[in-house]
Amino acid sequence: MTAIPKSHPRLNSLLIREKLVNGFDNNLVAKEGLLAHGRGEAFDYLIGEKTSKSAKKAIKAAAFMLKNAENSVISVNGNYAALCPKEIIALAKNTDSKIEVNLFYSSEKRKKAITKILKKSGAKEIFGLNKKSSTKLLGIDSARRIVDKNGIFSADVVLVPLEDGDRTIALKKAKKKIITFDLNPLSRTAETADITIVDNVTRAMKLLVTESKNEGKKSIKYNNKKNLKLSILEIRKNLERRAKNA
Ligand code: PTJ
Repeated sequence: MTAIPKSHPRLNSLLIREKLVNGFDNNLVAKEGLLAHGRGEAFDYLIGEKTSKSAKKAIKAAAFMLKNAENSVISVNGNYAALCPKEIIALAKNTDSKIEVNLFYSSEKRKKAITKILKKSGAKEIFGLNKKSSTKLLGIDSARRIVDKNGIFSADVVLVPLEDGDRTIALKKAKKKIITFDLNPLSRTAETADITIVDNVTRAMKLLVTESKNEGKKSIKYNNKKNLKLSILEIRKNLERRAKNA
């Protein structure tokens, strides 16, 4: 039972934090995942804890890219699995994407716990578990280099959520299109992805699931560099407004 009063002004944010802590207690989330969440939470404060105009545009572009991919894969880490397992399954269904567990702090125990929650939420097939079909991605030293031959390795579009790392550059060198969720528009993954959704994954995944129910044939004009600039300007505007009222 939660100790958080329903009237708390930052109820949503505290409930998200609680999901992460429960995820840690249930072996889904790495200890470092709690720190990663803290980094995100700070940026969520700066963006005003709501989905911005730039994020909405990126969500539209992401839905189009996923719907029009030949072989799209949703890469799942501990934080993502703890925060939105149902939405991961719904998005995979709507966009005909595969699901692959790919961890930085990899362990069999965590892979098992993540698989369990994904299956409980409706996943049929999960990649990244079978050592026989695994291979290595060039240009990465961490455990994230171990990918499934039939999953991330052969994908044309990969959704890489909540990571500030070198995997996106390696995936880009392997000619893949990358979509990410990152509250920090300045992270390495945010800056190198093809589509960066600067929003809390808990809000953005719901919108992306809804958006991906649409036909998916209407392309939009999208430039990630321009959109990232817009998201930084949105943060500045937000801070200026707060400073004025301080
Ligand atoms: O489960 P594993 O073993 O694969 O480990 C995953 C973590 C998250 C620990 C690992 O990828 C990591 O250390 O991540 P970083 O390098 O701290 O990067 C996480 C990024 O996600 C940061 O740029 C945060 O701003 C961002 N972030 C954190 N929480 C959220 C978020 N972005 C969107 N929504 C969030 N809720």
